[in-house]
Amino acid sequence: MLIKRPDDIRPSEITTEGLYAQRREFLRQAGLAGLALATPALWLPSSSHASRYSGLSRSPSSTDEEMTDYDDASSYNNFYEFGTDKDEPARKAIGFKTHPWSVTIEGECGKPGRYNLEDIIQPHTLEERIYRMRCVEAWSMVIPWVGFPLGDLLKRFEPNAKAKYVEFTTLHDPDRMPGQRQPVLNWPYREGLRIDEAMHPLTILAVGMYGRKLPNQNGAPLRLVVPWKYGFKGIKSIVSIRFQEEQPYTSWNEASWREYGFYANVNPEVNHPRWSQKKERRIGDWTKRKTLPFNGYAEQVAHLYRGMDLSKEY
Ligand SMILES: Nc1nc2c(c(=O)[nH]1)N[C@H]1C(S)=C(S)[C@@H](COP(=O)(O)O)O[C@H]1N2
Ligand SMILES: [Mo]
Repeated sequence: MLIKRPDDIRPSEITTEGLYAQRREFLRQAGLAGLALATPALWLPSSSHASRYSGLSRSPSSTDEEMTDYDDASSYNNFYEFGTDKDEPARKAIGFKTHPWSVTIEGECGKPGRYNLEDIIQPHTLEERIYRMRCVEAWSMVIPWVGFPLGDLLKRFEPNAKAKYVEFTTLHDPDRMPGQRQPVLNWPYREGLRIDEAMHPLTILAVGMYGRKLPNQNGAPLRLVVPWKYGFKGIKSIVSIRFQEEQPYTSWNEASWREYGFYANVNPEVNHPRWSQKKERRIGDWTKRKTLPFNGYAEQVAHLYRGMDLSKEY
């Protein structure tokens, strides 16, 4: 069997950024010229008919930087369960059914069990959080998430003293997630956090963005958002949360441990083996910016890593 390793995929992902920008520019100009353009599905936000959340308050931890366009944030995605090209998830996740949905709570806690999504999400706790996001491939975005602190949810299940880490798992269903028919990653996608990272008030579970339900390509119905870490930590379409004593196995770390560490804190001083992490480009305008330690959230989170050598524990 020919295994398509991440090494074979990555370079093309980088070149698609330029192509993508050109294509958007082309579509804009075509639109301006008044052409009756047969818009490809990927340009139609799949959740454009989704209901809006009402009465959301904006969290004070929001950034006031300019937000990324909704169309960009919902059409340029990494979600390998729906293909490895950035434009595939928006096209291939359109019919993905996220209802009914349940999440299994496992491991070192007082209240393990299988919970319906409706029991996981408490509508009155939802708020808007505008976060800077930074992908390991050196692009960044500013996204207004709709979500709630992960820590508030975890406490409800009464983690015990052995709960040193939390593991998250994405749905595994190759019938519904066609990308899982390819051995690109060791499915299902898994990620993890240390318990103090999981309990940190900046860490949220998102159920929406831009005031609406999450588009499927962005991880519906429930995904993790950890704004001081590289994007791959933000696992999508979560079906299981497990409290455990050992550091969790994570999919990208297994695929290439030198490129994707467990901590994955945004760090301009630690290069990816194949490119520098000192700068980033903001999706939409593609301007280059300096990457900040912990993605600009150092004041809030640097203390979690005191005493650690972050060039070794990357
Ligand atoms: N299940 C799953 N979660 C995933 C991924 C994935 O392929 N599968 N890709 C990750 C990567 S590499 C990034 S950069 C972010 C992208 O999230 P976005 O589409 O909301 O920008 O999702 C992360 N979560
Ligand atoms: Mo990423």
